[in-house]
Amino acid sequence: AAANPESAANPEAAANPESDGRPRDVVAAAVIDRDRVLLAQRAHPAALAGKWELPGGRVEAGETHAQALVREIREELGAEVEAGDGIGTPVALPNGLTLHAYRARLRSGTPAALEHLEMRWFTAAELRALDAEDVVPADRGWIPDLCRALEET
Ligand code: 9L3
Ligand code: MG
Repeated sequence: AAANPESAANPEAAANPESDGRPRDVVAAAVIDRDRVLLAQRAHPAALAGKWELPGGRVEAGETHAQALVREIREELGAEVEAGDGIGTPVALPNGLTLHAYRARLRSGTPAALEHLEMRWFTAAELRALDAEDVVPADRGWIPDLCRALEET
């Protein structure tokens, strides 16, 4: 696992990889507005800093995925969203967590990078032009799914 930067730099994985009593799921939001999706640039860990991701984080005990998604976007972007259908295939992270992406729509507020280095709205063409190296490894495979979602609306 140390070969993968995500697990190597993740303190949660190092502390207790299998049984810390918390859910093993991470949720990520594809916030879509018209023909654009919101990506945010991670600030940490160092191995992922500066790489684009769908914002989100770990599901807490007792939360549904939708509740976790709404909370994470409130915390990370200061905006209220409504969770929608799943998008893309869930991804097994090297630290034993499973990452799930969901569509989301803005309900109120203006998203801002409160915990990220930057956030930006991307069209499908802009997503395709992104260098894969500039996207967190776990999210790279979702780019075609995101492009399809943007082009069907
Ligand atoms: N992760 C990967 N891609 C994403 C998100 C939201 C999260 N789009 C990975 C990074 C960490 C773990 O999931 O290994 C927990 O995420 P966070 O709480 O550090 O955002
Ligand atoms: Mg997060």
